Amino acid sequence: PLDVVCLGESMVTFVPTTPGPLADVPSFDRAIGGAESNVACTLARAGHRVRWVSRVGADGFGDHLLAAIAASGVDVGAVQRDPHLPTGIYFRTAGERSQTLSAEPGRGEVVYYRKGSAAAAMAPGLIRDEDVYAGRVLHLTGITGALSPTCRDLLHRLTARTPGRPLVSFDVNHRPALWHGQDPLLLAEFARGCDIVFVGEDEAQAAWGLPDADAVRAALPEPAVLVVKQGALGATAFASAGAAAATGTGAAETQGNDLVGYGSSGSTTAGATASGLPAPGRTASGAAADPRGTGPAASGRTASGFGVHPDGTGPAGSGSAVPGRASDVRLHVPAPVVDVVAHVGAGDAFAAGFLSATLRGLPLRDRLRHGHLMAAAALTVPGDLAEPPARDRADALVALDDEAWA
Ligand code: KDG
Repeated sequence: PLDVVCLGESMVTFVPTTPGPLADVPSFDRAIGGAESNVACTLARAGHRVRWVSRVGADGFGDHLLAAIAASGVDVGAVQRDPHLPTGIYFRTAGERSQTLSAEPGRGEVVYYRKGSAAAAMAPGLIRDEDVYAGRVLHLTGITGALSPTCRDLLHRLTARTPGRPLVSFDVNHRPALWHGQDPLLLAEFARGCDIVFVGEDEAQAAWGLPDADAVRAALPEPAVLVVKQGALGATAFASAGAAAATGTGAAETQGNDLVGYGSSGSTTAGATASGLPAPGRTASGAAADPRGTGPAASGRTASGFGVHPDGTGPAGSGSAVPGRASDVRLHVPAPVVDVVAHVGAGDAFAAGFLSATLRGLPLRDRLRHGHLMAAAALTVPGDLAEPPARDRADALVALDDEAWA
C-alpha cells in the first residue's frame, strides 16, 4: 500500500537563463513544476511510497514530465496520456516581484500556457477511484479547482466527506492568475471538506479577506488540522485535541484517519463525530446542536461565515462570528532563518515535511518543524525541488529545544 497519492497538473517550466523581466529574456532553461508533483517528489525522496495521478499529452513534454517525476521515485503508472491535448507549460522569472503579471509576492512573473491542457481535462469520470484512494493520504491543492469546470467537479468529488476515504490533505495554493473571473471563496469550500489544510496568511488575505491565522480558523473550523503559514515568521497550527497528539508508534500502526488522531475505528463517520466534524450527509442545521458548541457545519456555511467578505462588505452582522473549535490546540512554531534563493516550491516542501511527520505519527510541534526544515531546503535552491535533509539529521534538528527554534 502507498503512503500518499498526489493528484494535480504538472507542467514543463521555462526559467530564464538571465535575470530581468520576461519581456527581455532571450533564453530559458527547462525544469518541471506542479505543486502536487512537487509534494510527491519530496515525499518520495524522503523515503515514502508515493503515487502521482494526473494527465499529460502524448508529446515530448509529457514524456519528460513522467521521466523526471519517476526519477524521484514516484509511481507514475496511473498518469494518463491524452492523444490530442497538449501537456501544459509555463514560464516564470526566478524571484523578486517585478512586473504586473506577478500577483504572488516572491514568485516573480508567472505566465501559464495550460488552458485546454491534457490535465485540465481531468474529470470525475476519467479519474479512477482505485487510483486516487490507494494511499493512506490523498493530497490535493486548490490549483486543480481553477483549471476547468471538469477539474472543479473532480475536486468537489474528492473533497466530499465520503465514508472510507483516506485522509485528505489540501493546500489552498491560491494562484491569482488562474482565478481571474472565478470566485476564490470556492477554495474555502474545498478546504472544509478536507482533514489537513495548509494555507498562507497572505493567501487567506488575498483570496478571502481574512486578516490573520485566528480569523482563518474561525472561518474554517472543519479540518481536524489547519496550518496557517506566516512566511518568515513561521506557521500556526490549529488541531482538535486528538489530532495534535502523537498518534501512533510509527507508520505501520497508524492508519487512515488515525493519522490525525481521530480514534481507532478507521471509519470516517465515527472519526468525524469524535473530532467534532459533521458526519457525512449531516446538514448544517443538524450540526448546530453539536454539544461542543463548535459552530455550524461545513456544508451549509456561506460566505457570511467570513469576518470580512472579500467584496468588502464587512462582517455579516454582530451575531455571525464563527468560533474556532472549542477543543482546538493552537501552536505557533517559528521558521528557521535562511538565505532565500527562490520562494517557488517552498510551500510544497512544507506540506511534504508536515505530511511525512504525520505519516510517522509525530506530534504537532514536530510536524510543523519538519515542514519548516523541508521548506528551508527548498528556499535555498533556485528550482522547485530540493534534496530533503536526511531523516536522522532532520530528526536531530527537530528535537532541539524551543530556544534553538526561537
Ligand atoms: O508551488 C509551486 C507551483 O506553483 C509551481 O510548481 C507551478 O503548480 C504550479 C502552479 O500551478 O502554479
